[in-house]
Amino acid sequence: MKSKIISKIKLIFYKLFKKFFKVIFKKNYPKEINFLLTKLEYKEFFLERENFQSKIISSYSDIDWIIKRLENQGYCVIKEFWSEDECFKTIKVIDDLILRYPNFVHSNNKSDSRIYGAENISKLINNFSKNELLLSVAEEYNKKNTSLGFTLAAKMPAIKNNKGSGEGWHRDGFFRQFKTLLYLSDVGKNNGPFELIENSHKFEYLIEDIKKGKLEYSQFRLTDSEIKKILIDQTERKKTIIGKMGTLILIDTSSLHRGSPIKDSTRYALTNYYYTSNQIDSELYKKFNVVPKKIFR
Ligand SMILES: O=C(O)CCC(=O)C(=O)O
Ligand SMILES: [Fe+2]
Repeated sequence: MKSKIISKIKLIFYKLFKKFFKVIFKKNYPKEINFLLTKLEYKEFFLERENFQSKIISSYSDIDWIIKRLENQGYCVIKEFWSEDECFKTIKVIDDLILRYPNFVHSNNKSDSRIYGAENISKLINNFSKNELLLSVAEEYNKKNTSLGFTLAAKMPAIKNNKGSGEGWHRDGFFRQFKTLLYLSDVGKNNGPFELIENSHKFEYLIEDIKKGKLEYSQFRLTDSEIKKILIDQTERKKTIIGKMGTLILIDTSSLHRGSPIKDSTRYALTNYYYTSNQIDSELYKKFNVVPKKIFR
């Protein structure tokens, strides 16, 4: 009880400090304030998760080692999560959905095709989106009530000058954001593999990386040269995750990451977007033009 009250008081202080800095500096933060604000936000975030009890009852013995991997390196790979047969079938389904639902197809360069909410128009994709192990991991990792926002089905061919899935280096959020990426086609180094800067989701590294890359407060997108600066004496931190069709990657997307530019053939993949309850609202669905549930057949 006492510790709960102390946490509440701390939270109020963090929020007040943040507000104070924001009012004083009006977003023109000097370097030191940038670090301090990031630290306050980090503390606030992790304090809010304390004492969380998941209501999901799951009997999966794999959850613990997956969570450890996510915490230690920011990602975890499970080979052969789907069979080749499931992957081939789903690739066909995606090609078909792109033709049948043009109003829901997004494209950055008229060549890649992405459908958000594809689980609402395909049984196979729905199976992936409803996977209980993945939802349990998501909630346990977030330590907040979590649900699937939607599943993205993406077909990404190798067209000239493409930046890859995610449009270059970025982080989706600052502290803990969870996604799962399933390769439906074989992904070698030329087929746009997912790349991640190891440890960039950890607080000490976050601050170091901001210093090294000379990043702004709350900077989500990074240029190639900023990434180069961060990696200058630690090139081994860049991980390129290649894998056969059916390979699943579980990711803390608060890590710096990107889908690398696709040089050869076409990458097909499914991505489950998980959100905590405070992140889900109708704006989110509008923003991604998500296929509504009633379309399912
Ligand atoms: O599809 C990928 O390789 C990564 C895309 C991305 O940035 C994301 O899903 O957050
Ligand atoms: Fe991302």
